Amino acid sequence: MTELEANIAKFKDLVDGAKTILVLQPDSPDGDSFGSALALEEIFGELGKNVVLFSYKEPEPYLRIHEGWDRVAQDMPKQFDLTVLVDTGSPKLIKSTLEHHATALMAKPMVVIDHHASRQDFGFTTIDIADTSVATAELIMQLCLDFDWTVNTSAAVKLATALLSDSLGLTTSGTTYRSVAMYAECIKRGASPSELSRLHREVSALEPTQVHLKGQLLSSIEYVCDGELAIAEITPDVVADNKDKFEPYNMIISEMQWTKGVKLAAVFKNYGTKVSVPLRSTNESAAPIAAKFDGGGHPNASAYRTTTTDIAAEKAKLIAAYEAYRKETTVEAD
Ligand SMILES: [Mn+2]
Repeated sequence: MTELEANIAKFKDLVDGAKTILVLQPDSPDGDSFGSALALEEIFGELGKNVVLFSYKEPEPYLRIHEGWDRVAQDMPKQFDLTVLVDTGSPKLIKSTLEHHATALMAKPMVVIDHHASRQDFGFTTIDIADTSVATAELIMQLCLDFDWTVNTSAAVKLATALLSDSLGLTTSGTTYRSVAMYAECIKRGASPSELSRLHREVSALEPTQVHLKGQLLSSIEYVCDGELAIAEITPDVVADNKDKFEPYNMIISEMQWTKGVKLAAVFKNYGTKVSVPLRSTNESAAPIAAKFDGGGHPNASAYRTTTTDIAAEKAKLIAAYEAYRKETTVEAD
């Protein structure tokens, strides 16, 4: 039995023995973590368990498409028997949760269901169920099939949405036969592809003012490194104006990534006090470049935080890192 198989067996035993299960996700939920967590609420509910959903931050508006989004609480329950943490590859992603609730969490077993290639140790004992699924939702559906757990229509819609979110509609490089097969399992249980697409269009529709902002941001893109690296900045005023409403970089980063000649797209999201840099690539440079700055993620979609708020200097560092990466990979290709 492999370690993964042993952990899967342990997970089943722990769920069987638990009365109340805490479903935890990263401090800032995303489409995959959120859909996976809400689906697990249904799946564990079908098994007769009490389920409590927690995220440190409130879900962003685009996530509030699912029935049950308002059950994801920011209060840690007093009593639970097991924690299931979804879609979390690094303790940094649950930093605030751990700062406030580490003692309660460490007193009970924690199972982590995840799919991040760049997994980091949590610094405490966890039972890890991790593979290279395109989304955590894919792995959850596979586990439900293995255990013969009921996935009702509502859970199927939530898993399908999560799967489509991380795989960008089943199009990313991590999408496999199994990703599509698990999506089909969701459709089999009543999720409708056209309805999922309509829902996605509806929640991602922009306000007229956002379309104007998108135009301004697109005009500000700089192209460097022979046009291979596209860089944009979201200035502190734009970040502040849209705080808790939406992510301006989401409107432009895919356009940047898929501009002719561009291989890496970087957006400096400048809060004024800190700067985060989401990266997208078409040559799998996003992960190694993010890693150079202590960040992480997926081969073509990663992120890091800068160490200073000097945007010009941080841009120069990124350009140097990309130039170095280009040299390294050219040497390897020779
Ligand atoms: Mn994910």
